[in-house]
Amino acid sequence: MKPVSLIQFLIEERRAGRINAELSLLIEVVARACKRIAVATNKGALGGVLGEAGTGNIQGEAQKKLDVISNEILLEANAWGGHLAACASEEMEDPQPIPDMYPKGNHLLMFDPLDGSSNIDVNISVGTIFSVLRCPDGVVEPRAEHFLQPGTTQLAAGYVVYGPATVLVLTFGHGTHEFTLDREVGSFTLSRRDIRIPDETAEFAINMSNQRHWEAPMQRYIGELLAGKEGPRGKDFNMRWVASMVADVHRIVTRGGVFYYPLDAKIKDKGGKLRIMYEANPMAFIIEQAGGAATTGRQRILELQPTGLHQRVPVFLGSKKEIEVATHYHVEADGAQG
Ligand code: AFP
Repeated sequence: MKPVSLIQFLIEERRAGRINAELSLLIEVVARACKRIAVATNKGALGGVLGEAGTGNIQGEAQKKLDVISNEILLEANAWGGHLAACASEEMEDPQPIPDMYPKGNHLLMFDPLDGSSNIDVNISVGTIFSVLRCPDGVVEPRAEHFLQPGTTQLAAGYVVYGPATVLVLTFGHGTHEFTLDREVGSFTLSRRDIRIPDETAEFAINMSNQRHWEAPMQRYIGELLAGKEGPRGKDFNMRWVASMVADVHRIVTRGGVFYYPLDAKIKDKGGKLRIMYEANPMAFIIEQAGGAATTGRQRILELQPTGLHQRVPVFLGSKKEIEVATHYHVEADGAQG
């Protein structure tokens, strides 16, 4: 079969009436920026890009040089095309307006420019996550409140994983599709159309070092997975944890599995670890479009009404039947508590 480039795929989506020209351009621009991030990450120590930037982001986390570089690449690439009303990033407290000298579009773009950045220095996969919303009608200077739309309203979501291969996974709400970067040609090429995540799995991802801080239903659920064949689940489970959400999610998108970043006593005050607008929502959209499920342990992620640009939430996502079991345990425990 003839390879399908990302551009060809976008043109076909436009012809099918699933996206408009502005959204198509937006995805092209983001993909182009991610190619530049891939080049920067691939250079490693030779590019002088490893290590700390010596600054902190809005979350109080130390920024890596590549966090800052990736953020700048995405901002710069998206400033002048006329497809955006504003963008927001993990690395910036407030949304970034489009400079006055450029035309404005009708879309809002949010991104985590380099997720998993603590893995960069040890040469483990990192990635970019992004989500696209429509700018509310009549809003000319979008502020944070205009981004606070539930995940169900996302027009597009995607991530790029910078691993042994650079891979883009994308959804417009009509299935989840994967594109692999052909480095020689310099273009993303469709590698899997309409990805399906199996409903059942025997592989889970969680940071086990937090176990003693988890809530009771999470303790119960993971305890049962660890008990294996002899336990109530009657089968052995395997565990993986890359600590780059993009890489952990990409494994699930490739062979199924489940990913958990639950609430625990250490992060309870913050509401969770992962950010709703540019981590949980786009990943939940991608996973649901591939037939999986995504909840906070209590509620469907995509239905949450966000209250802050950098708000954090617990994240349970992946193979549907397994997420249902974990979510059921939480809802049941809440019910028992009255
Ligand atoms: P960094 O970008 O600071 O490395 O955080 C990555 C992340 O947000 C997400 O990609 C991982 O799944 C999660 O944090 C890992 O968290 P732990 O370090 O607590 O395992």
